[in-house]
Amino acid sequence: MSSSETVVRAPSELGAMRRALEIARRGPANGPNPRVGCVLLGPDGEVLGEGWHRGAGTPHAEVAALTDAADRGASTRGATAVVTLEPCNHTGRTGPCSEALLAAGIARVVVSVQDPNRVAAGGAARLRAAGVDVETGLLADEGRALLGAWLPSVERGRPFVTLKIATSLDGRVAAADGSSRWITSEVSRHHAHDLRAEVDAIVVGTGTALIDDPSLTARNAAGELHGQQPLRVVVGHRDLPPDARLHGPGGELVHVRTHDPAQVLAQLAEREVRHVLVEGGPTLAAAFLAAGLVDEVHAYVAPVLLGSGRPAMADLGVTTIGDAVRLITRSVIPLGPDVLIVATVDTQSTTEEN
Ligand code: AOF
Ligand code: ZN
Repeated sequence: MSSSETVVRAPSELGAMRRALEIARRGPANGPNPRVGCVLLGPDGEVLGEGWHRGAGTPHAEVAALTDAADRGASTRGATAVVTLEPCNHTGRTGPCSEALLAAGIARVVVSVQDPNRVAAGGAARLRAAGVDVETGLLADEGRALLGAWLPSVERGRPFVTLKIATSLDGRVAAADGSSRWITSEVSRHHAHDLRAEVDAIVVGTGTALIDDPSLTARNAAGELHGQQPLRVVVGHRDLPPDARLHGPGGELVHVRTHDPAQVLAQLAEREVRHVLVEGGPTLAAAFLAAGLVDEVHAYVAPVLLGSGRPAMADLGVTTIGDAVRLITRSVIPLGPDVLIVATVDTQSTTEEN
């Protein structure tokens, strides 16, 4: 039980947590490390310092906030640290924040989300053992939303998988002659590019790589490459021709010679990939779904009818409606003439039923 039950929380702590959540978003959405924000409050609720995490290898939010307070000449003895993620208790790329907070004389710590990362967790217990008052769970829903794909990825021990499909209204990704440029509108394609800039890796099958010759880069509306490029992953046994666009400028190219989605994710997990975007084709999409390894689907649907041509999804082994893969719609976003449906797959229940 937390000793915080005896403490009445100052109203400024709620405001400080909102601020910590806000500044955390200045950190990168992708990469191996979480977005974290921290605000240090003095005895009268005044802000002594604030900090956020700027990406793997840089100081954690707590240390950044302590540095900010020191730069401002503020004493942190007896202060409260309001932080979006439980302070870490390990030495990884940087030292343990639990010890940094203790050394700075912090008397109370208010946390939004407990750290699911077993290697780093334990900061709350360490701080309590040293006599610090620790409260967890403040604005926990917002704290989890801030962490995005990082949280489920760490909890599941594998990258979070978003499957992207862009189809006609009748679910096709190419016409009968194979032509597919362009089914969805320019607005949809720009939207999809912005998502590429937020993930750590884009995965396609060799079939798609050979047929479409994609570059798999994240580009802005002007066609220029974003500063942050995802890893480009091609899955399957066939070789790519030496003049494939994938050999051009962009993120690092990785060829995984397997048909097993679990093996692909295991390899990417080793590289600390947290968020994967599966962009097709139909065979790879079906393989990830059938393996229960899709967490979220982004379906761009254009008001176009083809009647024949390539379906978005290869055989899923579904022969009767009761076996259909059912998703939960999270949002429907109009994009010019198209709509984007964002839906999640309840992987937990899929595995239980199997
Ligand atoms: C961060 N930034 O502000 C906090 C983190 O790779 P390391 O050694 O920097 O450790 C990363 C782990 O530390 C991360 O997975 C999380 O569990 C914990 N807290 N990480 O990158 C931060 N507070
Ligand atoms: Zn830390």
